[in-house]
Amino acid sequence: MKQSVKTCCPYCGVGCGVVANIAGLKPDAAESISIQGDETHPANFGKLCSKGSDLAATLTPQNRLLYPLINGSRSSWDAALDLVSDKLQRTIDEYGAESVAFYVSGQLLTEDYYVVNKLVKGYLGTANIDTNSRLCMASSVAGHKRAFGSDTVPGCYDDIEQADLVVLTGSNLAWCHPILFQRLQEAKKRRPALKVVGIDPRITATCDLADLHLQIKSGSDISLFSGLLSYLAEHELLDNAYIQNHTSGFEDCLELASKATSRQVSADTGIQESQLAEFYRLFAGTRKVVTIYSQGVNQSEQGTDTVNSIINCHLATGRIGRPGMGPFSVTGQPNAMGGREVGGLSNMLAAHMELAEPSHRQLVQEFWRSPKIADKPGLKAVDLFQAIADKQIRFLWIMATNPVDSMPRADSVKAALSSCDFVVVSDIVENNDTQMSADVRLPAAAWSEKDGTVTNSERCISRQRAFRKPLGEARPDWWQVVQVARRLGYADAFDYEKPSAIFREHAALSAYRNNGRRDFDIGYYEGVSDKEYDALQSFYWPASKTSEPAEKITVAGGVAATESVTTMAASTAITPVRFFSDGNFFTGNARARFVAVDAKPIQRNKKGFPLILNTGRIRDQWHTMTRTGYSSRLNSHLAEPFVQIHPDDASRYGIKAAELVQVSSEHADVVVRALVTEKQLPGNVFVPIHWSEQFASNARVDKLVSSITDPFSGQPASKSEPVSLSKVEPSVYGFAVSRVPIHSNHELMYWAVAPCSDGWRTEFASASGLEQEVAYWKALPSDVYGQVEVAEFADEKKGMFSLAAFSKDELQWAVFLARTPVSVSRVWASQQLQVSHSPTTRSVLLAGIASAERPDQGAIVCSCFMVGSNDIRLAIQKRNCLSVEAIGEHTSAGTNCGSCRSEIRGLLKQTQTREMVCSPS
Ligand SMILES: Nc1nc2c(c(=O)[nH]1)N[C@H]1C(S)=C(S)[C@@H](COP(=O)(O)OP(=O)(O)OC[C@H]3O[C@@H](n4cnc5c(=O)[nH]c(N)nc54)[C@H](O)[C@@H]3O)O[C@H]1N2
Ligand SMILES: Nc1nc2c(c(=O)[nH]1)N[C@H]1C(S)=C(S)[C@@H](COP(=O)(O)OP(=O)(O)OC[C@H]3O[C@@H](n4cnc5c(=O)[nH]c(N)nc54)[C@H](O)[C@@H]3O)O[C@H]1N2
Ligand code: SF4
Ligand SMILES: [Mo]
Repeated sequence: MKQSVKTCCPYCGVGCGVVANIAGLKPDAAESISIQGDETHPANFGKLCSKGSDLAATLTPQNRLLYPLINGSRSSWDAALDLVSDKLQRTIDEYGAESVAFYVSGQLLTEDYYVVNKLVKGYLGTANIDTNSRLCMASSVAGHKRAFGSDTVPGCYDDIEQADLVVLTGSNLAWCHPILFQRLQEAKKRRPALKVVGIDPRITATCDLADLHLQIKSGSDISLFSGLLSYLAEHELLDNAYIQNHTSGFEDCLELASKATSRQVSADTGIQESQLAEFYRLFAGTRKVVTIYSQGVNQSEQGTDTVNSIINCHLATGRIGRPGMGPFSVTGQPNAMGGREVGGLSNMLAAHMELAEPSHRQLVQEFWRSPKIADKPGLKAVDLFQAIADKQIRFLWIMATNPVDSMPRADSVKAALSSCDFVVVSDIVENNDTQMSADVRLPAAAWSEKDGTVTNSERCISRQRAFRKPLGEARPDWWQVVQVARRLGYADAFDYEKPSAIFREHAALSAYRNNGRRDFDIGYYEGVSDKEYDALQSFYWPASKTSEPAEKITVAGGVAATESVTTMAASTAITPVRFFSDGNFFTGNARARFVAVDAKPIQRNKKGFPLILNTGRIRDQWHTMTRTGYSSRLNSHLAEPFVQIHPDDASRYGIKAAELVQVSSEHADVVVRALVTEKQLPGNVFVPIHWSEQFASNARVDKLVSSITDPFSGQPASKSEPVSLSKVEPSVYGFAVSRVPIHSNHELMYWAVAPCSDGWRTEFASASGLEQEVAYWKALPSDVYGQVEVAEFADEKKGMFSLAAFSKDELQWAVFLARTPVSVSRVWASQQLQVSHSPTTRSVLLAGIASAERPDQGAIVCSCFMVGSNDIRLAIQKRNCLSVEAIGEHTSAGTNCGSCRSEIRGLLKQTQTREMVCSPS
């Protein structure tokens, strides 16, 4: 029996459709499930990136939280929920409603998000509920509202393909929105006239597609876009009719922007005037322009102004709301948009209404028939955690986010949580850095087990469908909230039995007394039956009650793709909808607002911390690695935390490639591997956000980041912390592969661990001498590491000492030690756990040299087909493969998810790339 269930990917905001194929007799077992892209989904048309393709690997019970825990001990659901409601009520009784808070996430489903927001704002009567979207999209929300009067994303993915110029600023689309990047890449291939401009202080995989890359100084985007606006005005390239008929505030805006002369912009951004002119000419001379932006824009103390400086240029040229044009904030989390729709931010109300607006408060309260409604905006994330530290907040419920890793001043957040009277954490995993501070831990149903809807970056709402039973006693987040609400005495208002009932209410509220006054309206769906909800086809909002029936959809969209179902969507449009095509906005006078912004670049000088720390993402990890960190495939690309340093800075600090570096800010320090690269601007370093205490000894980068926020959005400036570097000088560097993790009982200066097939790979460094280190390994207890025969080898010339432990012909562990960074191929060494060992291969293994029979693939580039950099070089040099396609044909690299294609192109460009210790790139 084979069943196919349509759902969507739980990672990024592209929102790809996924088909889960369930085969075999044990439908709930991970082995029975395979994942493929949904060819009928309008976001991805069947494609998935490396993370989406690997979803089946996340279905294991490994690290799952299976039962409720009270103070670390297993409890029943009833006991845990009784305790949570009791503490919540008592805290409110004793200290008032403002003493409780909720911190939730753009990774909740809309239905989860709706009920928690309703409980807090409508029944507890406080707005102290904020979300990790504060760290993510808050500046875009604030920028949209200032310009459009509403938090509206005007365009859709089609626009990106239809544009003649795509400007990407502060976005590493190739790694963070891979399928959207591929759509852009293919559009450019079909139509080479489509130009791409990348604006980023780093050279990223995204820049690979760019015709022009502006490697601007961090924090200088406003100057760049103000310069563009004044260039457009100077060269009389404005759309005066549009400005006149559909906007307000242009004069003031231009006056301020005029300060950004070409010379000034060049000084601010570090970009030569000729290159600036090239960008400005391109923008000015191309009608169909889409400007995509993400965290390089949002996560700044000028985030909101930067958003508006971009929107200003689009308004001034009337390039909005029409095919192939518009500003486009691409969202990060799978349901960042759904969270905004239900009003998850502490200053918002449900259905895109404003908490500060009395008529909206009245409307929502009336609709909810709630006893009270919060009457002032609640605390924003950074202030909320400060209020916990200050004991103003005494009860906190965290859902689907890991603030001890992801909030600025992460160590202070950790301390605040441990000092808080009562902390509840709902999560799917047993072990993350936030769980450690919880009094009560509630096991949440994970992707594959939960039902609901999510909205992607282009306002497309899709069903996430359960296709197996929750593991252990895990329960969906909405259910947890509903159970607590009922215990507090709100049974009538929280009588939902299924997510479908919540969805109906959410849809009805969006339409309630709307009449086109509010952008968010999905009233068409307020009457869906449970069956229709189960079969719901993806659709775009707005979808009001009076939506015209449009195109017939012939694809089956139901729970089982094999079964033909009549869906709601069979009578609504699946074609994306664009806002503002009539030039009307939600501002009251219907005019869009220009926002006058000051072009002064950010200066974050701190004595003793001369470098700027930029932080962000890598291709194959998702945030704090609670899921992707356990996949050997996703760890084959970059298996260790690192800092990218320009060669000039590296030599200034005496740091050589692959050495260990301490990166320090005024708050804390981390220790990571040096990746010396010209892709970095001098004076700037980059550290990824992903590594938690489960995977590395000291790499939680948000410990370093200050809690400086944007004044309008409250979003932290996560990409511009002043830091300094110092070289870490261990006595011994080591690399180990082992069947069980080896770092936990060992006194080490540094470790970073990653799963590989059949075991673990560990990078480490120790302060003790080589002899002690060798002695430690020889004395490893056999009860933990197996009855083994240990072989050893000293390579005087290389200065390397290796030991390997075998039981019969099976390798249990191998460790390579040296006084300088160990230069053994990581991939090759990890593969030694999978093969059997004769006396000859044992000595080859100890020598750390690949042989003809067991060659070294080099660092993995294509994680789908596990193709290494050496395989690709071989294909180029020996097989004369001179294009990405030819390499793909020969090695399969890049032919599945395509996320690695830009790296393959990089290898092609420089076949002689130096192999780094941790990876290419
Ligand atoms: N693989 C992967 N994909 C993801 C995620 C993930 O964890 N892993 N997370 C998802 C989420 S929640 C989000 S929000 C998105 C984020 O997606 P992105 O915003 O694309 O990702 P980041 O790596 O945070 O930052 C983007 C770029 O901003 C650049 N930047 C830094 N400072 C500046 C500046 O001053 N000006 C300009 N113009 N650029 C600057 C950085 O160098 C970086 O390359 O990714 C989503 N997709
Ligand atoms: N320095 C710096 N800091 C950053 C950023 C940056 O670029 N630089 N980016 C910021 C951004 S944009 C974001 S979005 C945040 C992300 O930061 P976080 O939200 O803290 O990161 P995640 O690892 O995604 O945390 C999600 C948690 O939810 C759990 N989970 C998964 N599914 C479910 C579920 O269905 N229910 C429940 N209850 N739990 C679930 C996961 O196991 C995990 O513990 O980080 C922010 N922090
Ligand atoms: S691009 Fe990748 S991570 Fe994002 S939704 Fe699609 S498959 Fe998932
Ligand atoms: Mo995000």
